Amino acid sequence: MKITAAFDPVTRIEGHLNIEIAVDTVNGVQQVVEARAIGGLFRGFEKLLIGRDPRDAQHITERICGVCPVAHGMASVRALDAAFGVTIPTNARLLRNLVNGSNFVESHLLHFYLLCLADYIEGPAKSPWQADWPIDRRFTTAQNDQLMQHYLQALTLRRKADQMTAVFGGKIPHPPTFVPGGFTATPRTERINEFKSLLAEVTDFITSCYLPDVQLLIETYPEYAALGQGPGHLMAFGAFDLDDAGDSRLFNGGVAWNASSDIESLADDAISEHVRYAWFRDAEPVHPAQGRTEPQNPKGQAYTWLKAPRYQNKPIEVGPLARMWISGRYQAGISVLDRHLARALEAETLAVAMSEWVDQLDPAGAVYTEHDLPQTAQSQGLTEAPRGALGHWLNINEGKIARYQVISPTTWNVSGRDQYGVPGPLEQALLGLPVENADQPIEVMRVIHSYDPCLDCATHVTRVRA
Ligand code: NFE
Repeated sequence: MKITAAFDPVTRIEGHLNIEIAVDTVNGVQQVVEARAIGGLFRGFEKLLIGRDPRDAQHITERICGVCPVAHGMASVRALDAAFGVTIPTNARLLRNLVNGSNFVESHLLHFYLLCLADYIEGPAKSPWQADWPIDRRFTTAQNDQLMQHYLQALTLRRKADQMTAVFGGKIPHPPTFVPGGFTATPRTERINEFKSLLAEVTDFITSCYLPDVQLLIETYPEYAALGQGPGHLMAFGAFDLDDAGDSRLFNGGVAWNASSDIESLADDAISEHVRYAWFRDAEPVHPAQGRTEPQNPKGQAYTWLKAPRYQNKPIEVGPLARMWISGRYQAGISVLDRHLARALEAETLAVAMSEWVDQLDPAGAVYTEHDLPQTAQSQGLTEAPRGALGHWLNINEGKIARYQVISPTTWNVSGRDQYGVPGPLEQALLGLPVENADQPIEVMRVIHSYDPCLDCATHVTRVRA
């Protein structure tokens, strides 16, 4: 591929992602004709879990990322609960939901205001606003000033959302309170009151600033409702249990093909990981429960440290839009703007749900169920992280972790080509994207940011690139 532009690294995301594009004129329109998403770091977490006590898993896997540690803790304890055959008390279910929900809201505020908005508004002539491409800025001075004010307010509201996480979670990042069998903190009345007061402030910001600001973006940049679609398939594992048996969830699991409103139920055995174009030892696509993490760099045509997860061997988008779609809450379209709106609406949905969950806590109730540890077990923890479907797969042998595999949402969205050479979702979303100025392709940044990638979750450690 003859590279026209390389974003190395992409700025205002978590972790390190490189994007290479080729731009050409097709039918009179200058556009992206090739795209490669490159995760430049190797994540070795799976390897360092082997041989450890299974009860270490949630504390270690939370360290995969400082942005979504709660979701990794949740995926891990769900896998451990299943392996240990334990049902957690109602209080523990609610506390886990509240800590996870707060982290989602914090992450969505972080994404819209601090990571994405700078693609559209004019900031002061200092970091992080410069060096920037000051092109295609359409807001009036008054609108721009107000969005800047909200940007600054979002710094405070993000902190308050983090405080919500810490009220029950103990600290953020990496709350230590998630354990198999339940939760280690109790819902004391003063904690409940503190959580409610913070939630009221955060909810007010979501309804009075975040949602109207996304609407303003939609009105001002309307063509982005038709840009950045990607493969058009959506998947969610589902999350936020509404009952102790796990039969009902705030966000359902499922699959929507070709932006259809018909939702298929999720068949988790249809997941496979492809490594032909990734720096891992070649193997046929396998289910993550059989997956291996054996780095090989350099390797033939490989260009990324992200494996390519596929569902029924097809690339599929995960994230807030997929969750809202599959739960029937938002099915307007798949595009840059739909991702932003679905994410903001999801923040509101979660704020309302958290106000109900916090009222269901019983300050005198149990938070933990005693259980025994098995010598052998195989299980999975499927849930949702702020950026989409998150899965942990676990094997225990002789009381120790024998195998552990993680597929994080960014690995789904930002994966490279699969066994069949089919590009990943973000790569597809970039293909055909009109680019006004190939030296300052701001359109590409807008599409990348709409997915809210986190390469910390998807890759790790250091790398040698061929
Ligand atoms: Ni590092 Fe994460 C989320 C997970 S994204 S932020 O959300 O898992 O791959």
